Amino acid sequence: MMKKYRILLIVVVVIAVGMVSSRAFTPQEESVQAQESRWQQIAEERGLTEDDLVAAAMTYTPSGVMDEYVMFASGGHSGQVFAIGLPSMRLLRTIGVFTPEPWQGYGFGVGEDVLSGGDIDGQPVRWGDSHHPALSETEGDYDGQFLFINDKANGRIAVIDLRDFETKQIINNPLYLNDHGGAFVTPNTEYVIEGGQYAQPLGDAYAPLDEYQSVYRGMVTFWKFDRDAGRIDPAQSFAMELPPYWQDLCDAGKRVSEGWVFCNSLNTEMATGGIEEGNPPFEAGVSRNTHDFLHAINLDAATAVFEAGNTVEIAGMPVITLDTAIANNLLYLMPESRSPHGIDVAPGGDYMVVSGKLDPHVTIYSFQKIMDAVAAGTSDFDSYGVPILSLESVMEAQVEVGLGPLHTQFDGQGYAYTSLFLDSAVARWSMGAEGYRPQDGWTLQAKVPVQYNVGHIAVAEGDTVSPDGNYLVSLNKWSIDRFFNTGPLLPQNLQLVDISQGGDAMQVIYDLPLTAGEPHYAQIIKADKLQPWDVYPEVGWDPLTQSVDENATQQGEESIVRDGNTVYINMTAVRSHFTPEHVDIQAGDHVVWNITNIERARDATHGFSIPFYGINLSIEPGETVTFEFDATRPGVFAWYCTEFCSALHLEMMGYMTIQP
Ligand code: CUK
Ligand code: CUA
Repeated sequence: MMKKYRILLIVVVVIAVGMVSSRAFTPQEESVQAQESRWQQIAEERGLTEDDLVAAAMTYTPSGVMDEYVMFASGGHSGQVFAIGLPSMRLLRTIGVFTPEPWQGYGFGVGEDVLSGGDIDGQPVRWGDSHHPALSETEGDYDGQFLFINDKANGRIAVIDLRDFETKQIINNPLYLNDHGGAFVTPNTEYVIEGGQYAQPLGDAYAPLDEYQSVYRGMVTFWKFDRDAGRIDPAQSFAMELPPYWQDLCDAGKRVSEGWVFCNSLNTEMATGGIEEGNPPFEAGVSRNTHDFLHAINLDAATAVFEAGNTVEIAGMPVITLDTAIANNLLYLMPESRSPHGIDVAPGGDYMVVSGKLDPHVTIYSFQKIMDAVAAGTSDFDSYGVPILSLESVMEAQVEVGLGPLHTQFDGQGYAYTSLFLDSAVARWSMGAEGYRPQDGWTLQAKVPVQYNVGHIAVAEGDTVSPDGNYLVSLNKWSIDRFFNTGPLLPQNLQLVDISQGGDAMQVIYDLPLTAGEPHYAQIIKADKLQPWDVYPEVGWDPLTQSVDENATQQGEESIVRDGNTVYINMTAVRSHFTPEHVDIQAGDHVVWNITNIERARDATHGFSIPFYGINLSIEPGETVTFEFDATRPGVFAWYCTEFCSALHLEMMGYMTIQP
C-alpha cells in the first residue's frame, strides 16, 4: 500500500513535469493539467522535496478516513494518557488518570471514587507522573481490552477500561512511594508488574540513609488482574523484596520465557549521594561500577511460594523476603554494562536486550543460556547472597549501535530498533538468530536522526509476540527548533518514522508537538482490535460498575424528594432540557443529585455545571451520574450544559435557588 503511494506520487510528479510541452490539450486534459500544476506549484512554493511529498502522502488522512493504528502515550506529569491515531498523528482522546480532568468531568463531582483509590494513608494525591502504559494481552498479543499505567512519582498503578476509555481504578502500592518498572503485563495479563526504582524501607517506613544497605530495599510487585471484574485484586497480589539496587525497567518473559520476569537495575554501588558531606554526587556515585545487574525472576515459582503462604506481611502486602527468594531459587543476577537502561524481551521470548546508556552497545542475553547457567549453578553471589550468573555464560551477542542507547522494540522482519539519546537517533539492527535475520547476523543496519534527545520508541505492536512494524514513533524529550517559539517552555516532539522499507531506508514523516507533561512511553495497537462502545449499552449506565444503576433516573421518573436535611434530585438530560428545571432548597441541605443522559444518539453528550460548588460533569449518552454536596452558600445558581449539543443548547439550563 505504502509502496504503491510512493510510486504513484513519483509518477504524478514526472507527468506534471512532462506536461510542459507545446502540444494543444483537450479541455479535459487542461483541467487535469491545471490540477497537477497546482499541486506541483505548491510543492515548489513551499520548497518541498520528494521525501516531503512522500511523507505528506503517507500521513495525510482525508476527512472521514480512519487511522490504521491507535497509540496510547503516557502524559508524564500531566497525569493523563493520550490516544493518538496513526499515521495521521491526530490526537483523538485525552484520558484523565491520576489528575482531575475537566473535559471528562473527572474529579469535579464524579470520579472521586476512582481518584481517592490512590490516596496514600488517607492523603489525597491528585497528580501523577503517568509513565509506562501497558495494553492488556492475550497469549502475548494486545487484545484491546484494558490499559494499565504507573505513576512513577507516587508508586501507583491505574486501570483504564478500553470500552469507554475511562479510568476505573487507581491502586496505591503500600510498600513504596515511587515506582518505575511498571506497568508491564504477563502474556495473558494474569499479573500487572510494578517494579520500584529508588530504594527505600519497605512499607513506607523511616530509616536514616546510613542504614541504606541494611534496611533500604528494592521491590517488585505482582498485581493480580481480575479480567471479569476489570480490576486489580489486591487480595491476590504479592511482592518480592529485592536488594537495594535501583531496579529500573522490567519486562515479562513471553513464549519460551513465559513465567519469568526480567528487571534491569542501576546503582549496584548502593550510593546514597550527599555531595555536601564529601560523598560522590549521585550521578557519579551510581556509575562507578563497571557492571550493574539484570534480575531474572521466576514468577511461576514465586506465585507457588506466595500461594503456599511463605510470605511476610508488610503494610498489608504479602512479601516474599529476599532470603525466601534465594532459598527457593526465585532470583538470579547477571552483569549488565555500566549504567544500563531498558530491558526488552524479543518477540520469541528467546532474547533479552539491555542498553548501555554509557556504553555504545546493546547486550543481548539468551534465555536458553540463562536456563543452562541456572541449571549449572554458580559460586558467585552478591553481598545479599543472590546468585550471580557470569556474563559470558548468558550473553548471546553485543551490537554497537551508537551513543546513549536506551530502549529497544521489534518489527516483524527480524529487525530491532534502539533509541539513542546522545546521538538523537534511532538505530535499526538485525537480530542474527534463527526466527529473525540469521542471514544478516547481529549487526547495525541503519540510523535515522530524530529531533531531539529520544527516550522511548514505540513500534506498531512492537513489544508483542507478533510485531506489525510499519511505523515507529520516536518520543523525543526536546523539540528546540522544530516549532514556533511559544516561550521558554517547549513541547515534547513525537516523530513518526516510516520503517516499512527494509535495509537502510527509514524516514521521519511527521512531527507532533504535545504540550502536556512528558509523553514518556507509548504502545501502538491495530485500531481494529479496539471495540469501544458508541454509546453506553443501556440508559442508566454506571461506568464504574459497567452495568445499569438501579437508582438511575429514567424518563418520566424525574423527581425531587426531601428526607430531612437531605434532598434527592433525580434528573434526566436530553436535547435541549434538563428535567426538572427548578431546584429550590435550603442552606444547610445535603444534596444527592442523579442525572441520566437518556440520549441514544452518538456524540449526544451533555455537560452539567454548577457555579461555586465545583461541579462539572460530562454525561455521555446512556450514562447516569450521582454527585453529592452540602449547600453551604445561599444564592441563585444557574446550571447549564457545557457541551454545545443542539441549536437550543444555550437554553439547556436551569436554576437552583438556595434559601438562606
Ligand atoms: S525510562 Cu525514561 S527514557 Cu522512565 Cu521508561 Cu527510559
Ligand atoms: Cu446539552 Cu448543551
